[in-house]
Amino acid sequence: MADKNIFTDKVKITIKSGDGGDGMNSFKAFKGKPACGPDGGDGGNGGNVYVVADGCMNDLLSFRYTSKYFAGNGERGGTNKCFGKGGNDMIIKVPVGTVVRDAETDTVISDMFAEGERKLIAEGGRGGKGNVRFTTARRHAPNFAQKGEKTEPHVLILELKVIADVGIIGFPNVGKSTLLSKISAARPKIANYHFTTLSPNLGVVKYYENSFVAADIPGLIEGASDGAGLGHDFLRHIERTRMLLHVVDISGSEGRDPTEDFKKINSELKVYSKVLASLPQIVALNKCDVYGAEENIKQFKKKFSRKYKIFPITAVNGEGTDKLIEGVFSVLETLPPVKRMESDENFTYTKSGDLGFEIYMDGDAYVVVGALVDMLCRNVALNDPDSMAYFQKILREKGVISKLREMGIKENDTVIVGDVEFDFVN
Ligand SMILES: Nc1nc2c(ncn2[C@@H]2O[C@H](COP(=O)(O)OP(=O)(O)OP(=O)(O)O)[C@@H](O)[C@H]2O)c(=O)[nH]1
Ligand SMILES: [Mg+2]
Repeated sequence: MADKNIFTDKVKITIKSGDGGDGMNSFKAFKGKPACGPDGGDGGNGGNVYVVADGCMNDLLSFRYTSKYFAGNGERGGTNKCFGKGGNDMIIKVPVGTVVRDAETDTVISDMFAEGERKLIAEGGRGGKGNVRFTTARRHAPNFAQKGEKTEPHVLILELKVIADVGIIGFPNVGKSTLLSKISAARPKIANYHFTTLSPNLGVVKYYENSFVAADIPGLIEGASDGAGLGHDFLRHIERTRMLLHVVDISGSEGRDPTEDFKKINSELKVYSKVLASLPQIVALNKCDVYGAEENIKQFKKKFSRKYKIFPITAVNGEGTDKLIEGVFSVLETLPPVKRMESDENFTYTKSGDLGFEIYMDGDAYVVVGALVDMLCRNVALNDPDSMAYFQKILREKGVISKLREMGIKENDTVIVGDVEFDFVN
């Protein structure tokens, strides 16, 4: 038997968006006239990390060889007000149907459901401002620049769950792949031994002007839900199908009792997942061409026809498959479409420097800079007392005041927060 791990449908990868480049602290210098004025440019923003659903990929194999996906860091700002170059984005291509989760919390970040879909997973750090950006009417020569925002790595779990309407299940060698090859353009490997199919095959089945997608998965055996055979790994692929097509070798050609086969697979499903076990299921009794099938069909129908729609077929020559497709379609018509897995739409990785701040000494003044300050300046109207109260509250809450104290600030020392300048009151 081939290595069952060749098909890779669940991997862990580490991602990181780029750090922001530091702002530059520099002064224009002319011959004989050093330090004429600030001219340090902003650092570049770090690159973002995106995940994109690619219709040409079938598995997550490539992720077994590379597990780190880091976007580029932003470059440092230059002299002469030059901006640092932004970091390159990292675009991670995954097969359609890949579910992206955060490894630490298990939160579903995104279900890459549709071809071409693109999701921002981690935003790059903002570049720091160069010293020229801190020039104000009062401060002509700020002698500091802001650091770029740093980002953290995160571990993601990528898990492929194929998107199909119908899951074809059954014991190994019963003719599941043969059936798929007859009813669709898919060309899965077919052979007279167990576990010929090692990874799911998808096929589009046409029915008049309609169509549906069927997934043929590796054969299940007793104990599949506990990891026996290949079954356990593949059951999750049919978790989001709308219905199951259960193929039974009605000829009993391998010496098993077809009714026992049927019961065993269904009890495996029940053990694995209640959702799977409760999906609508119809039955294809295959290999009707083999001598002895007739009697078994009678027995099978006697036992199960009250609960299940049963279709005798001969997959090798396509006999009975039209009626079977009609039967599948009549069930699908009554079912809702395949649903995208619920994900946390608002999930974003917070950057370590998010709403952070730094304090620099500029002469005797304490200058607070950073994302926190940018946010405050956007939200605070200086002549509005309510706003000013909010401003002070945030400075206290975010630890700016205690940091100032740590730095040894004294009563009446000057504090500059963005455009606001005030005297420190203990
Ligand atoms: N006589 C007869 N043989 C069939 C029929 N359908 C499939 N077979 C044979 O059964 C064997 C297994 O067929 P596959 O389609 O590979 O079976 P499978 O269920 O996909 O098998 P796994 O992928 O190993 O689980 C092959 O030798 C087929 O030619 C049929 O209707 N009649
Ligand atoms: Mg097969």
